[in-house]
Amino acid sequence: MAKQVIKVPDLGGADQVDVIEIAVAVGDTVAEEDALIVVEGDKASMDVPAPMAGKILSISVKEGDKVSEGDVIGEMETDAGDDAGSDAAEEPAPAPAEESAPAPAAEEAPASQEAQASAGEEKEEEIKVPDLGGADAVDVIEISVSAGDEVEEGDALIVVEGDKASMDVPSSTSGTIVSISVKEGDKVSTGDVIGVIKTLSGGESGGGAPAPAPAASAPAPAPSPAPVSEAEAPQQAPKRDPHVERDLTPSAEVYAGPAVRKLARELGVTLNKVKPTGPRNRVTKDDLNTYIKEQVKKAESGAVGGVGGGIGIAPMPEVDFSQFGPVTTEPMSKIHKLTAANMSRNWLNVPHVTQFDDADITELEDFRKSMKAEAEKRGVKLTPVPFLLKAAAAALQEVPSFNVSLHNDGEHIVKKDYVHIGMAVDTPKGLMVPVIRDVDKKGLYELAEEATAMAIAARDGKLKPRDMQGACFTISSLGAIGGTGFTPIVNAPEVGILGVSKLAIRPEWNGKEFEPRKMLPLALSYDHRAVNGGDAGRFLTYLAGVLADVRKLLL
Ligand code: CAO
Repeated sequence: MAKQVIKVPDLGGADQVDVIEIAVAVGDTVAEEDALIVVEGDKASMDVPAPMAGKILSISVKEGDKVSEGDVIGEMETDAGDDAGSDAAEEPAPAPAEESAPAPAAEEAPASQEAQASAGEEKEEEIKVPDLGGADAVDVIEISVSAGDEVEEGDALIVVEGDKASMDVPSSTSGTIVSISVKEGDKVSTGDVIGVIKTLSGGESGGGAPAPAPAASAPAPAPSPAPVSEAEAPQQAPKRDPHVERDLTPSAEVYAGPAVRKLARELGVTLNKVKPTGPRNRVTKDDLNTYIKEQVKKAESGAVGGVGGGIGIAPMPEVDFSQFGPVTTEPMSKIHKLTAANMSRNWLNVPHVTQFDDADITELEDFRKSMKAEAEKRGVKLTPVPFLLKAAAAALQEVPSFNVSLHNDGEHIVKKDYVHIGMAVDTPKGLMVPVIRDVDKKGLYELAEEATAMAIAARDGKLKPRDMQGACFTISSLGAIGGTGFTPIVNAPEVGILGVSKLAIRPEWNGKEFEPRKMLPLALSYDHRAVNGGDAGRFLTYLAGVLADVRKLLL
């Protein structure tokens, strides 16, 4: 057994290429030529293959690192006595590049051909496949341009793929594509003509030199690791084992050429979200464009980002109301805009159920009226609200499944050992919900005083952010305004809200006769993810019972 340092092989002159995938883990047994990591330069991606068979002892790079030829990327243990790996194993740490590096195309690139056209003259040239590092019959997997396209030197024309790497075939010159004579699925070798480009030679700085024949030039600009490993025999080209397929992609499922991957990275697109339509499920530039168009459309329609994660809601039509009569357009207040956003969020995220009941508050009203004079002496206005606060606090303690919030991880429930209740206040600037803390620990006068103070502060715009935070439950009392019932929207992350409508005197059967009773309509909306119907029924029944007999608050 011998330890072998694994180094980055000759990258064809390229420097500082990105590590885009780690294909092995410590302890893995690999065969000679198995991909260890995948690197990517501007124009090509390639596997860094194992220099010999053995076991991975360490990998010292991670995805996102930059590496250059000769950099150590890990260590492996090799069987020094093994015939297959003996050459390399005898040397403790030979640079793998010397053993198995793909042939560097750049080194073989001869100087460009001599000028054939005078300055300013248009000239048609054949586009040829550049040196493929000895590989033969590689697959054309993508055609990146079409006739009539203007291209710059270095722009990808086609993408080819061998067993171990895919690469762009870049244009060696600027010009207009006259024709492309290959199609996806064709096989090409070094020197094959893939099309014709029209170039304009000359200009002050160009020196009149036409583009070099692509086949003779390096796949400039660097970095351009040779696309296909030297070890790849031509007859092996069509053979693809799953291991190699995985190595060619940034993630296990995605196939894409370097130019597409680079573009995806620049645009922040996760490639495995893009539906591939290319051969062998390859993601093409068109696929990327289609995906981005779809996302933009969804974002514009409001179906993504902020309203619950892409539920495909059709956009609201834009209407010019002035065609129907005179109109004035005014800016919405900050509170109004915030309320609108929160209402949409809560309405769309929370599966609501609303349950109704009437509380017989005849006795409560008698009691309240009997206390009114005394309350006034204390400078307090005793409305039904403090009673509602107290009854809701009691119900939250009786049915604690209402005093919770759903954890964001979707796997936990947060139970609260405090009872803070929000009270919706109608203000000229919009709806505000100040929070009254520790309602369970406070008396009716104290609650009446605090509710009045909070309502005044809300209407005067004097509430502080903290005054509106931390509620476990909300009460929205529209009784003084009117209405027989409404379905309030849960103020998430709370899981319940009580809507109170206008008290009505109704005939109720007492077992012997109908008698007039003061009935208070209640509506309890709740988040059905957190609370089940049984608990909601118990909560509202208990709450209505407390309002019907306030002596229960003493128990
Ligand atoms: N039925 C009949 N009368 C009612 C009642 C009810 N359900 N609730 C209160 N009243 C009476 C009060 O007793 C009071 O009468 P008296 O002066 O004769 O006692 C009168 O209506 C006015 O009450 P109020 O509004 O001054 O005080 P309140 O404690 O009832 O309400 C507050 C305080 C802040 C809740 C209320 O002013 C308010 O802003 N409510 C609107 C809440 C809201 O907008 N909710 C909607 C949210 S979702 O869009």
